[in-house]
Amino acid sequence: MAKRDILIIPDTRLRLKSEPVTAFDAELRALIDDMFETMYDAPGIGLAAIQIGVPRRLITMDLAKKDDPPQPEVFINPEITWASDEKSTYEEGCLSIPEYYEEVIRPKAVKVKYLDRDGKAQEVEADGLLATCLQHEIDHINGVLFIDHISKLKRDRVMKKFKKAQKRGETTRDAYTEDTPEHRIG
Ligand code: GNR
Ligand code: NI
Repeated sequence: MAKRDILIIPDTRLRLKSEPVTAFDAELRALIDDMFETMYDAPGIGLAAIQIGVPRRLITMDLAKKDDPPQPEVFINPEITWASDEKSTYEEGCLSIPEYYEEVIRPKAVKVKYLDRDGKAQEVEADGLLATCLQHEIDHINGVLFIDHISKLKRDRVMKKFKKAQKRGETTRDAYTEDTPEHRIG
């Protein structure tokens, strides 16, 4: 097991469309282990493989509340098969856009079909945090970020901040995890 570096914007790899997983082998299991280690360490509630630079349609997630037992979930080649007309608003964040949070409007409920870690077909009907998180992660594997769902003014402001940080050499999430107020976006 190994913790991997989490890519941050404006890394262009975050804009790639990831390719389907085809082999359910030891290499996939090792990648899943690394994703959980990286996600729990961050900490985050979800992670798409492209966030560690692997362009595969693979998501890890754990929505268990703090102090409850862990609930690690894996979604492979996920597809949204239905989305409600009803919307909901949730304040989202992203490990690839450290310390920035904004409200995003998305369908309130979705059905998602996917393969589990054994390659077995599954389908889940989700609402609440699971629906939000599944849509956020499925966006990642299509090269879409939550800031694509907010106003252009806000998105441009965030991108500018992170482009400047990149010029200073801050190219991984680790540069942001120390408490450095000058990185904060006001
Ligand atoms: O840890 C995360 N929290 C979160 C909060 C609200 C909506 C979505 C998320 S996902 C995020 C981890 C992440 O960036 N996954 O891609
Ligand atoms: Ni994210």
